[in-house]
Amino acid sequence: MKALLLIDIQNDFLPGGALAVARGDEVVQVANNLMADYQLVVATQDWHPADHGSFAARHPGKEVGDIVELDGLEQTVWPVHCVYGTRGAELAPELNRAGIHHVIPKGTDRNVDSYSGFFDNARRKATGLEDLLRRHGVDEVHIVGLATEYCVKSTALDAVDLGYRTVVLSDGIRGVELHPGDCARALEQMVAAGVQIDEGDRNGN
Ligand code: VGL
Ligand code: ZN
Repeated sequence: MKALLLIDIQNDFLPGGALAVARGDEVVQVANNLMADYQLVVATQDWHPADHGSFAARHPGKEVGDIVELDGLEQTVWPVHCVYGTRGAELAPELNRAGIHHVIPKGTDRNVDSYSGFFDNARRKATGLEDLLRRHGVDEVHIVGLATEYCVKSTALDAVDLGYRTVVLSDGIRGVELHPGDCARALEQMVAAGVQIDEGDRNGN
């Protein structure tokens, strides 16, 4: 049984948002078109407290894209984004909410980020996604969403690691590209780990 994972398709990652991903809005239609093909559709939601440790504002003198140490882990710092309860944290309004069965919040602990939909970056706590997939007998996950080289990549690598057949639908992902080549390298890393990349063009269908 296969599940569709929609990674962080939230206002702050769309054009105009606090951590806008170029053409991030284009994944919404791809996601909507896919939903009907899956018995289980799960969305992750980046869901930070207002003083989250991944925010540059928490680290005087640091700018977006700089790397700091957060509770012993290297952390790239970001603009304030996806603060729970704000509009920026909401799922994209055009995303078909009725087609989503579960929403999994992540990044709720101020001292550790959570790029993966499965675990925080320190792998101390699980989000509940794995339990949910096991309960539904899922053995294959298909992934779309934002952003390619952060949350999509981390989720896909963990999925492979947990034993799921893992497919990233590449027309349904977009990246930040903080440094040129980041997205291409992320795709290579996923492939090397055993993630399958499906390049089928689902736009506008
Ligand atoms: C993400 C940076 C910070 C993502 C979340 O969804 O890829 N990236 N928080
Ligand atoms: Zn975040």
